Amino acid sequence: MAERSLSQGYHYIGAAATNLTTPDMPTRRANDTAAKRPSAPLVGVIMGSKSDLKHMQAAVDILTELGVSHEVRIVSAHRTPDWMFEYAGSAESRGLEVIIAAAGGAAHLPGMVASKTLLPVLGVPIPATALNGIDALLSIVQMPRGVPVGTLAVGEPGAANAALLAASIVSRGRREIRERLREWRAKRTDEVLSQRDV
Ligand code: RP5
Repeated sequence: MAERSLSQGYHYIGAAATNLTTPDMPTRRANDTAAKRPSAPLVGVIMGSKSDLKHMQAAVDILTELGVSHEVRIVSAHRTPDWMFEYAGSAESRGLEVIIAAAGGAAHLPGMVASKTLLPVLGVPIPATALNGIDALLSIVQMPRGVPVGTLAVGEPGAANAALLAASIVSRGRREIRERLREWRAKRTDEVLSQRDV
């Protein structure tokens, strides 16, 4: 079966777990003006398998909470390599500013994506194998010099932090996102301070 083409995809914001793109969604041209629209996704969240979503939902939730437009797609390095290169190669021209890439087994997805774009790529190791994500962590963090991947913690904490980092990156020059991020951090501080007398 042919791999899904980007031209068959469709981007959206505030993606929920059930809103992953499918090949049946409306056709759009890769270079159309969608990237210029305010709702065009700034952050691409990709993962090697739908089975990764239970960990990556934390990233999707935080991007949604912070009002950062994003898209969520399944992109497998070893099962859909042509789709992976198409996605990474067109990401910048479509208006994406950051890619969050998560993978568990044979976790070369973030590094391969980084090799095809100058956008910052944030890698999230997924605890999907017998080695519980340590293998993915080492694979993602040990990029050879020259093609960096910003590597986060294994699993859900890493997914959440990848979203916060992505929000921080795109908030330069977007005051409303920066303020929401500031408020988000302040709430975490308040939570701890309110519990300090135990
Ligand atoms: C990797 O292999 C994915 O990122 C996932 O973590 C792991 C297992 O994938 P499935 O067999 O669940 O599709 O490609």
